[in-house]
Amino acid sequence: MEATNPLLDAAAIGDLVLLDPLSEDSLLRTLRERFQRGDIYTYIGNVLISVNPYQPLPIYSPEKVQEYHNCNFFAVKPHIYAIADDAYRSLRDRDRDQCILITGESGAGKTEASKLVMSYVAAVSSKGEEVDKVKEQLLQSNPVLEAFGNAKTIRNDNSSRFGKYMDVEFDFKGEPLGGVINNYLLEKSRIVRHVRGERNFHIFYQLLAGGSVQLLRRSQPHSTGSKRGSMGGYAARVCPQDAMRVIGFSPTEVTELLEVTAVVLKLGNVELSSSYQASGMEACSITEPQGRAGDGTGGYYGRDALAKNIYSRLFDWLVTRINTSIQVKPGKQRKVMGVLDIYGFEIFQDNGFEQFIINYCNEKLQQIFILLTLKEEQEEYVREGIQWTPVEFFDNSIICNLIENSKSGILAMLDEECLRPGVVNEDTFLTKLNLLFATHKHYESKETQNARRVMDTSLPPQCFRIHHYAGKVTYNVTGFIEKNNDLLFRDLSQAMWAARHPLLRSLFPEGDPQKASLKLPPTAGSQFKASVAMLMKNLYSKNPNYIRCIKPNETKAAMLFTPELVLAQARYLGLMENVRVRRAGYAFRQLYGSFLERYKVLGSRTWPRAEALLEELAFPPEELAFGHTKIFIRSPRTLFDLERRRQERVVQLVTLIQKMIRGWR
Ligand code: AOV
Ligand code: MG
Repeated sequence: MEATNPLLDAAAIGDLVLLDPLSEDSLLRTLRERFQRGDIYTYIGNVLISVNPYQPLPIYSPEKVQEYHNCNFFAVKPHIYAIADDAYRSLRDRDRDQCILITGESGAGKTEASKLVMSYVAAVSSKGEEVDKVKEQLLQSNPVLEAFGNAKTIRNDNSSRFGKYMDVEFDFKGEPLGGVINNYLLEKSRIVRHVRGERNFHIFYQLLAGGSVQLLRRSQPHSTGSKRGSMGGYAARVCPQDAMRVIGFSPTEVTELLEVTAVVLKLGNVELSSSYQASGMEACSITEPQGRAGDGTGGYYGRDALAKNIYSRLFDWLVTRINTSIQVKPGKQRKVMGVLDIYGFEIFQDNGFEQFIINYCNEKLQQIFILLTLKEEQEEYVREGIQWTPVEFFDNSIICNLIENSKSGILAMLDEECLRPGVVNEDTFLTKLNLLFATHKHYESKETQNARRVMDTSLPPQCFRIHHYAGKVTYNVTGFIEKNNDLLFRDLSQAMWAARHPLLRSLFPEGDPQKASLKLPPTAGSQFKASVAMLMKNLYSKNPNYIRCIKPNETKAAMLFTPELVLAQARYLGLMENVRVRRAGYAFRQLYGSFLERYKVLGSRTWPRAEALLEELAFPPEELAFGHTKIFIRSPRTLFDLERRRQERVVQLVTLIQKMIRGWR
């Protein structure tokens, strides 16, 4: 029996929808108090907030899996397993495709969360030789992709440098059949340079620590000092080769993959000397490993572009190869659970093209979040036969449009500049934006500020600023054109295609002189826009489940909670808005059965119905709605009232029972 009213104790509020009053202050206090007593999970309705504990917690044991398996969502503590269980059951029993969207900044715990979801589903779905093999393949795709796509950064020792969306497909019984992985925007610049204190992709160190002697000899860098691509003392933790074997890679495939990786490693380390010949690329075909030649900037540019290109194409190949193994044969009827682990909103001191693209993606995710949340609310009301009143919310389509409008959006303008013949540079791009968006509410630059007579010394001239839903971000246009163009000299593609290495040449099909087309490849921006559009379409067709990850401190310290840092993230993640949207209609809803189980003590009848019970308690009718299967309560206050009365009643009953017992003695 509870000693205190759980709803009067801030830390006991497992759902922020019930916060009263709702303010940033109370939201922060609740998260903090919960975190400090080890409750890292909190809900906003069916959205899960997860605060990274930075230490192993005993809450992921097989016993915990059992506890949450087929649990009553409201009867157990908030947990990622409860979300996973709810999604899985809804998929299996109600035939609704699910997606699990995991967002948050670097180091907040997204990738760990996605693994927890996957392993939970693997644990509770049925077993058997065939199914277990599929599960193992799906789970082993992680270490492989992490080896090639993750790196140690200042923020996270195992930071994913790519976005990932994985559809896991199930049959009608809920047994996993296979899946499909989509990857987004690998940070390929890391191949040629990274910040001091960070590292290159894990695979290079694994290759050096445990790669075959043969490969090592071929790829040994000339020196292992602090040069770019430096490979100092990183011991391999997992063996991606084993994982690849489980997935179904042939020994030849593994060898070729590692050989091409070695080529990149070598390119990242070769010394540049005086004579550069674009056609002298034999050095890169690993049959003749020797230091490549190059002259100053042209050589660096060509070499860097090549190294980045090979690696990012290799990564795409890897994803395609994994997909070949895990794909489900066509024709099978299937249900889908998608898991999205993607970079969160970024505001750095200096923000460039990458941040612009990443924040655009987050703007779109926010848009779909609002659309889906409202859609879901609406659908639930219709399903339950309840009057639907539209909810007011901030519509961020104006910002999405500013970026992606196909005629006049920032990305379209950038493409236009990239394709324009003659001298193109970022100045003309910026001038164009300033002209187009002179009066746009979400756009700012030095020039528009001057025109609007805004005094602001914080905005440098080569920058523009966008007022995102999550806050204002200043982007420096330097590098936008080059990164968007992402061109590789044609002779480099041809040299790669001419290489005697089957995998390497297959990565550069456009290098085939027979097939050489003069058409420019799509720009990085337009490719990203297209894949984001596909992703949105995919997500929109599914029932969403959200996991919002929060990083509680900058030092990866266990159980340390820095309020300012959490507040900033709560804002980027739009948590307040989330609570508001969620309780604009009915703050609380529960199946009649569970509701009665908790509150029947308040009624005078032995077998009350919810309607009769609430009538007896005389709550204002506008506070309640009775759906086909659920009871809806409009404001948290009514629920508190209910909870308080229940508490009093429980105390009364206990006293009564104690009296009786004393009487018997
Ligand atoms: P991220 O995916 O959100 O960052 P990760 O999932 O890699 O972040 O988490 C970073 C680190 O935090 C992990 O390596 C763990 O040490 C720790 N951690 C995260 N979640 C938990 C948990 N539930 N329990 C214990 N420790 C945890 V990035 O990929 O950098 O955006 O780009
Ligand atoms: Mg990650």
